Amino acid sequence: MSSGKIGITLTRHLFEEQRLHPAATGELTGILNQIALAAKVVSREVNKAGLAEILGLTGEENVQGEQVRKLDVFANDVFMAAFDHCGHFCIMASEEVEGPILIPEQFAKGHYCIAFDPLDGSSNIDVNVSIGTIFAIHKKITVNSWDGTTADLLQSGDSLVAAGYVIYGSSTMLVMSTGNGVHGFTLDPSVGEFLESHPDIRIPPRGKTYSVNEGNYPYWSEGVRKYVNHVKQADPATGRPYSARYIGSMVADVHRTLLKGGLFMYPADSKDPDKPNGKLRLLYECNPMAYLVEHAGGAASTGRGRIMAIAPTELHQRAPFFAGSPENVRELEEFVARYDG
Ligand code: AHM
Ligand code: MG
Repeated sequence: MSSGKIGITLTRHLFEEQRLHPAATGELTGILNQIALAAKVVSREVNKAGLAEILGLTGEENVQGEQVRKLDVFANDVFMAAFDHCGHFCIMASEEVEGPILIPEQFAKGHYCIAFDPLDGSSNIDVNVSIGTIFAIHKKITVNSWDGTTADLLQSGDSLVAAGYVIYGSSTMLVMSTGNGVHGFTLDPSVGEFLESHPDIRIPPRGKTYSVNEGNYPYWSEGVRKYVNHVKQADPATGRPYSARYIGSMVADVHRTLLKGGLFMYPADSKDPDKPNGKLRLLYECNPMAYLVEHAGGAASTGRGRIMAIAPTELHQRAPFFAGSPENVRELEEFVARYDG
């Protein structure tokens, strides 16, 4: 039998944070509870991903590809259904949906907007590797209407009021910040609650791990190539060569970087002329991760300046992304400044 201790639930943590801010309306608490609810539903389905065929969850043809697509769409539907009626949002954006998502007429509108990636790293689903959900929350800035507009979504990371991710890994964790530290909660599936497991995450000032898809090496700028050459050179005095760790799921790679330190990178590359800024999306991948990394004492950069200072112009725009231990990020920026002009 266990000791009978319950631990700090996500709900209790949010309630205590809310009490520290007498002006708080409880809306953010409501939002995070909806995210936790949707995350539990997605977690349940992700855990069954390998059984899809046995349980008859997919169609007959193209089982692998179809299953991956289905779980993406399923996750999007679950988060939309958790958000659209709750009365907290005026507009939403999802990686799965091209335009802004309006709140249906019949539901109340709220003072916040959310951009989210319902299932990031989805190419990893069918190989049983960690995937995740990422979310970014802003306050509504437009006036005169209860409905939000694209302008509400195109705010910089510096205006975020909360952000986080859920990682569906060997356990399911929710890591989030509302501006008062970064806190991690692990889902106890036996009671269906997220319990505080990683309070006040602080990233080490320097790490000895670099994380990047090195197959893109020939397409990077000279500065990024020189930096990666540098971290691979032997220099026992400074702990080089660094270890390479790359999962190809941003949530998992950033999660490890937050806890252990080091540098996660998705640089701009010249491979695809349509994607001159790399692969990752500013609003629902780079900004929320930058918010968490900075609130944990780290840094997040385009290579030339802070990610969160970018003024967005498009819902699905991309940005080069370097995030992690502050000393590693500064060093990368020095290489970019020296070799890329
Ligand atoms: P997705 O949104 O289509 O899943 O793509 C984003 C993912 C990130 O999780 C990850 O960092 C990156 O793609 C990996 O890309 P690559 O396969 O080019 O290394
Ligand atoms: Mg994604």
